[in-house]
Amino acid sequence: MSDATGANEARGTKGTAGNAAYGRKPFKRSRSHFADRITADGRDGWPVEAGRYRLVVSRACPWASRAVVSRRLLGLEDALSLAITDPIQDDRSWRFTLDPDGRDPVLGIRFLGEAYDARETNYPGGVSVPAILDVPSGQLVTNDYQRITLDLATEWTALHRPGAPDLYPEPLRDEMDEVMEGIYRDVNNGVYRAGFATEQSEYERAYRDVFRRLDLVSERLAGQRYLVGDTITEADIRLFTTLVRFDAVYHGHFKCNRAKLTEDPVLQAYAKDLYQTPGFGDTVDFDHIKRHYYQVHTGVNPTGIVPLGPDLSDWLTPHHRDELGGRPFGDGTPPGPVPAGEEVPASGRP
Ligand SMILES: N[C@@H](CCC(=O)N[C@@H](CS)C(=O)NCC(=O)O)C(=O)O
Repeated sequence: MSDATGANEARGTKGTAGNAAYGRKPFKRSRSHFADRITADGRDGWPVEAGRYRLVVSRACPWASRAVVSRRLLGLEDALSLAITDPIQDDRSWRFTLDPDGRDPVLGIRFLGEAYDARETNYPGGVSVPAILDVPSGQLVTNDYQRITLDLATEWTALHRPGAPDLYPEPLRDEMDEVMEGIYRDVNNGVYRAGFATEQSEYERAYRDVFRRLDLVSERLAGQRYLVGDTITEADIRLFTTLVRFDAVYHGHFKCNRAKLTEDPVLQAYAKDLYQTPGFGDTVDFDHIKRHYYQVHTGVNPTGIVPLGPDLSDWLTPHHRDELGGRPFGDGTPPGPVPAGEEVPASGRP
């Protein structure tokens, strides 16, 4: 288990940190406190087992959305069930108000925090998604978002669907780790550093990091369909979950407004290609995304008004990225349809 550092990304939100925490210190993402791993050999006491665990996410959250995409691509839907929280947290953080009686139907709890409490009494940190819960005990197992998807790819293999892609191929790991590190620092987390900055200079540094890195990534993707190798990998999932939010929330709400995604032909086509790939776009709920950012971050957007734009219809137009070659699923196949009950409602789709 890693240390809790206290501060979390909820600065300026109705979440666990609250508006009082909207201080003068630079935004710093906390490390996940519960870092037990669910592994094939069960060395942390949590063996991979079909039906035992429940993945709790918000469709608004880019970190949680990584796990939702991985679960779809790997065909883990039957093995690892999914709970979707209300995109709007209250003072007790993530809650199951979208479910009948406001309770998660499998766990019977109203707040994700109840599973944190079941794991550790008086846990001092924030309640965050993604989280994987142990259904029999109702306890949180892990909220380590950086590790969860890598473990789904490498530890849950016995439960993958036939034709599942290798999302973290051994020979590409060094290159992937390097690419993902730069994208994490400057883009995935860079947009948050810009959006939650409380000093002009902090914001400007983050803004420059975001676009410097996006320019590099755009150059890289001009001649190759995917970030590393010629198939979809974890690196693409991690970039996608930020890009798909870019024009909807990061451009306006987080002030990353040098350009919109739609103004970079390479990145726009790359993101559209993934959006239209089964397992990606079918997990994205733009309604949850916009309402979460604009209504929850009251320190950033005190009126809570949610913009009507942007126009989303472009996500479904041709991208022509297939002309670059590439084999999206390598020797495997695309995932099947979204399981009944997990479809994104029309309100969240283009
Ligand atoms: N587990 C990490 C990262 C995951 C994360 O930041 N998730 C966000 C949603 S996008 C969250 O749940 N934040 C807690 C809150 O808003 O109270 C953390 O503790 O900061």
